[in-house]
Amino acid sequence: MTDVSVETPGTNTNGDASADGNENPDATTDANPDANADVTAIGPLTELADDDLELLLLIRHFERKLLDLFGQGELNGTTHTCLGQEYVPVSLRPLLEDRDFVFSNHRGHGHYLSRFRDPAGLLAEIMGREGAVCSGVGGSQHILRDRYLSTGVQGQSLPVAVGAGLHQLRTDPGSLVCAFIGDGTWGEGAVYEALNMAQLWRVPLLVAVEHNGIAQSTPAEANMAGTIEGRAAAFGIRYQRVASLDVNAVRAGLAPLVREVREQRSPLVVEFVTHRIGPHSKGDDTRTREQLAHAREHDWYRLYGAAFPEHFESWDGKVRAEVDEIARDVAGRPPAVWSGSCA
Ligand SMILES: Cc1ncc(C[n+]2csc(CCOP(=O)(O)OP(=O)(O)O)c2C)c(N)n1
Repeated sequence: MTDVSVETPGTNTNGDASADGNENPDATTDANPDANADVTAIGPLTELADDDLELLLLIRHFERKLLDLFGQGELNGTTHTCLGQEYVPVSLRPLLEDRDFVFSNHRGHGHYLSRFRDPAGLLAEIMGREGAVCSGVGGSQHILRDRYLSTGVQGQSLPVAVGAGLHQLRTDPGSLVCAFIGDGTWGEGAVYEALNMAQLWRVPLLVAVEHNGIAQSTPAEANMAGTIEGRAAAFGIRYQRVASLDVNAVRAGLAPLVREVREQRSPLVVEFVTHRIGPHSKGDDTRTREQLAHAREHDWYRLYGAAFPEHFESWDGKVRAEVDEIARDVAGRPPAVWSGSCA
């Protein structure tokens, strides 16, 4: 089983841990995407391009704002934030093309914002206000826009993704279908039917597994026999483990693999060893103080902030203020009216 508890950020590939995980002696300002492309280890962080940093911070502040708004009683329904996992869709962002399909899950705000950079449309959707991407009928979990679809039903997306992939094969060879699922979703039988068909029919399917080690309140150790790697292998499906938090390295390391999904119609499972910083939903965190501290140690926000303080701070305040402004604007809008279709 993948052990998400043994990784220590600040540990270089030689295994030498820095004193508190903050120092990053090997940090380089070289944003060369080919640098440090080892995705299997938590290596040194390389400096982010402005665009990536801005997007990471947009997702982080968006999610924080949502929890604030819920706390103030401003929102209805439910929400699952991706705090701590923002770097996953940001790393994949340029590897996905507009013609690709993206299937997201209940923890999908980062997936949506990485694809569309539309915080106002998403917040309006969650608040049920004018400008909502699905007229406010989808809320946090059920969004349809162009070739992007999210669902709150665990395991629902993979069979649909395989169907969409078959369609793509016929209509637009070279495009792919990406589905995001969590580790807990490997308990759903539909996942295996989908993997079987994807490999049998050579569907260009990229499964991005955000393995944060917990499914709502159940630790992975308590619900998963074997490993995700072993489960992919059972179907002869290629597998890549990603432990790195470095956006440049992850992107460079995955680029050739994703190209093979497209060009060779070779399904791929990528398991991101990641950490959920926030609660499962709004305030339901069942983890111990030690487990939470461990998760926070792996927070890209803290680690990038420590490695590149000037660059980080120059964007952090700006993006936070932008999100505050968007929230004020959206909260002042009239209720959304169903238009008969999504955006
Ligand atoms: C079919 C189904 N069963 C149960 C739920 C309730 N539920 C929502 S999220 C979740 C846990 C999901 O865990 P995981 O797949 O690991 O994703 P994570 O929340 O960790 O991102 C559960 C049990 C659901 N949404 N759908």
